[in-house]
Amino acid sequence: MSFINYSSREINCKIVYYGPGLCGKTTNLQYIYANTNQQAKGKMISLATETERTLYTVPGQVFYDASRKLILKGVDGVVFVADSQVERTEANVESVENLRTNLAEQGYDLDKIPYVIQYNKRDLPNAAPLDELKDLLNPRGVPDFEAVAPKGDGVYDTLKSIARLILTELKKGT
Ligand SMILES: Nc1nc2c(ncn2[C@@H]2O[C@H](COP(=O)(O)OP(=O)(O)OP(=O)(O)O)[C@@H](O)[C@H]2O)c(=O)[nH]1
Ligand SMILES: [Mg+2]
Repeated sequence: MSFINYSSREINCKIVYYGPGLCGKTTNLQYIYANTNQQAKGKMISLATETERTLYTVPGQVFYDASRKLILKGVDGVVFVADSQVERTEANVESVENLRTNLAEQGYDLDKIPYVIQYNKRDLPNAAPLDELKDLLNPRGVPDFEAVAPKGDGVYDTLKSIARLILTELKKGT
């Protein structure tokens, strides 16, 4: 649902950061927002639940599945944020499966839309080895990045990568 505004020379598109609860989605967005030029940004709007967890991105609770489906409407590209901690292995896998299912319900194929993966929390001692995460979460070999979101490591690399894929898709004129 991207659109081009020729007079303001802007391309608007919808990128969804998806991933298990507490993987660092909001932290990515906060870093990007805090480090983007004042003239180049609007307002950051956040819908949080009573417990401070972000509404759209919340974890395994069935309750929030409806919100997760809604947020995927009109999506141009997806960043899957994985939580590198060994303890979150199952949560990562479930979340990708949930992403695939919810995308399919909106008529999208995870294997066809712009898609990148970020392995976040690389700073933690219980982070799984990178190749294990790749084997598990990235069998197709889409662009992927290690990150420490609060420090900003890998955050812009991830964003630039998904933006590039979306622009390539736009140029095809689909
Ligand atoms: N050590 C470490 N902590 C991180 C990293 N990224 C995020 N965190 C912390 O993990 C917690 C959850 O981060 P959020 O950004 O709120 O996670 P979220 O994915 O938005 O969570 P929900 O919206 O509840 O699904 C916060 O305390 C962050 O500071 C990281 O790379 N390293
Ligand atoms: Mg959040």
